[in-house]
Amino acid sequence: FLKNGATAGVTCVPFSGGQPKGGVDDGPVEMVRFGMLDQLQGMGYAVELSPGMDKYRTMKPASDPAIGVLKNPRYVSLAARRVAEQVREHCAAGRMAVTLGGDHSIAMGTLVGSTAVYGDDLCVVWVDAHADINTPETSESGNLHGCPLAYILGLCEPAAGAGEEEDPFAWVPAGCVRTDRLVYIGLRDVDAAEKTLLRKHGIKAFSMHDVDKHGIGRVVEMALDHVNRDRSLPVHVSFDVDALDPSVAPATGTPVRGGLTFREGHYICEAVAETGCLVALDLVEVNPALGDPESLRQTVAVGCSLVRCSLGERLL
Ligand code: Z70
Ligand code: MN
Ligand code: MN
Ligand code: MN
Repeated sequence: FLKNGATAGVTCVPFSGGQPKGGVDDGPVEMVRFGMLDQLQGMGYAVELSPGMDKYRTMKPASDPAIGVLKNPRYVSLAARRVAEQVREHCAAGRMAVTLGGDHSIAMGTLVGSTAVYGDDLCVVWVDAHADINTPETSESGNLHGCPLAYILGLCEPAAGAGEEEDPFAWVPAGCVRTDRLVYIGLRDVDAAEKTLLRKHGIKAFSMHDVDKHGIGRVVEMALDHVNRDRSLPVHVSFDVDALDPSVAPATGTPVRGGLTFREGHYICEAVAETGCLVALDLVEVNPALGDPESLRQTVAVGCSLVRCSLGERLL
């Protein structure tokens, strides 16, 4: 699919409006400071950086009262909409779209952007401790980083009177990703209502229990078989760094014990890279403000390393 797979289209999204903890907006700049772009160039990629990343901070509306339980709804919508356009441009130009977050609400944008080009052939591998599939009705926290997939899959009730004012997410094409083209790896902190949604819509999910039972090699094979049996469709990986165990990636907003090891996380990226089907990658929820300098260094380093493996860095 990639006309020009040797160019990485990198979008940095310094955004934290989808959850309450500051600092996650500094994730992208820390990964760039750690050398992410030079590393990609060192692997032979040309790097095309989306312009104007500071705009993600300045576009915050002066007033953004909650809509129902949803916090910062207008800000999240504006940011995600801009991400969608930047990712769409990269994909349309045949670049590998790499998006550095920022909290996971920005995936509403990355998936709208990639599906605008690849359509509903696009397969999504969501690597996360969390399912991020709450609707405005089921969300208990009101944090939109727990909701992106509900909007993308079209599980949210259109708000009554549905204009942009009542529903800031009316621009998201509901169902732009098919429920049978989504698969999860790494789940271990899923809300009761989210479990009901996964079951109701028959969405395939490999929890940490499955990783323990089958091993990561078999889990990735089964996950890819589910969404992309012939390995012929384009794949978008959305990697929340909290999928990794907190001992591996401590600097993140909601660490959950019992996560992927360093190697399991990297294996997922390497195995997807080997298929040659990857067209877009998100690396989100790195929060440099949480923990000591060593936790920060470790988490930023692992974020960069996951991106490199996804883009084809090999051990041998
Ligand atoms: C909970 C919620 C969550 C992180 C997503 C948690 C969501 N299900 N946390 N990503 N890091 O608030 O909806
Ligand atoms: Mn998560
Ligand atoms: Mn929870
Ligand atoms: Mn997430």
